[in-house]
Amino acid sequence: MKTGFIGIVGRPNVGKSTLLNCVTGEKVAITTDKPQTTRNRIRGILTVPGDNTDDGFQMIFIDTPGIHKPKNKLGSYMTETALATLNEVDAAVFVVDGGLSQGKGDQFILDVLAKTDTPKIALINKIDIMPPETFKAVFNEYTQTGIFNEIMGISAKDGTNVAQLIKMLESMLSEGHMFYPADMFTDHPERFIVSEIIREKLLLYLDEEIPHGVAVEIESYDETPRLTRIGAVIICEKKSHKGIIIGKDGRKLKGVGRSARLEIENLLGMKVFLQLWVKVKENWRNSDFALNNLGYKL
Ligand SMILES: Nc1nc2c(ncn2[C@@H]2O[C@H](COP(=O)(O)OP(=O)(O)OP(=O)(O)O)[C@@H](O)[C@H]2O)c(=O)[nH]1
Ligand SMILES: [Mg+2]
Repeated sequence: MKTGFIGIVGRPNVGKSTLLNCVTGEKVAITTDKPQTTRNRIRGILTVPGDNTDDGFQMIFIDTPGIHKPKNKLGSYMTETALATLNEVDAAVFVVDGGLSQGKGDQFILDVLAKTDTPKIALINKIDIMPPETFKAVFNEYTQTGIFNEIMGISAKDGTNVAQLIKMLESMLSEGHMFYPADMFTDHPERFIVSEIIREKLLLYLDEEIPHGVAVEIESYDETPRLTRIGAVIICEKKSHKGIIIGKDGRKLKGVGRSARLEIENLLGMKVFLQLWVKVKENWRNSDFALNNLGYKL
């Protein structure tokens, strides 16, 4: 069987996590229209068992935070996490939003990629909303870099060309043993996914800078045969943010709680009782102690 690790890297908001979900066929990572949604490495597993004619394969995709110029220690952690991933994978997938022109951020990543020996594929994402002439121009731009084994256009949203991508990646893997059972699509504990779902709803319900300064900590998690009781703390940076998160008559927090609960019930396949609290921890994004406690550590 062919097996291997595949790193998904790129600037924020280009569609890396959408691609991870598309290749695994499961919602492993949260996705939003706001940059810097992903903060950790998120592993998604695709196993295609062998048959009489084929040995099958297992690909472990590692979605990473968008690489950006950090403004705080959390941002540094995110960018370092993404870059460190490149040293540990068998193939790297560099995702670009074909609708955005190449910027300094891309150049920085291209320079890093050029220095790694790993096979590389450049993916021009969002072709579903891209005129053909734009695609051609972007394709030529990345061809000229001369550092990619393959360049292709995809839509992580509607799945266009994703099967071709998998085929291409399969040819880059080597023979090995299976790392995970065939039915596993991620190795993250459920409580981590739960905290991410809550954070996704906060990103969707809140505007501007506030959701970027929010973290979610699961305080209690009690499973009974019929019901899972979950208590989570939403950490924010300012007292004024706490008021906005709770909203008038607690409406905003209720909305976040309700939509998170529905999705968590779907994930766990049972009723969920979800309680949310909001706490202020000033400047936690620059506190090593807080970042460590929240699991943002290399
Ligand atoms: N039209 C279109 N939109 C897409 C496609 N892929 C992703 N998106 C949208 O782009 C936005 C960002 O997607 P994400 O998957 O969260 O992007 P990301 O690269 O993981 O972002 P960070 O985690 O912030 O680095 C979301 O609104 C997605 O729905 C695509 O192929 N076509
Ligand atoms: Mg992401």
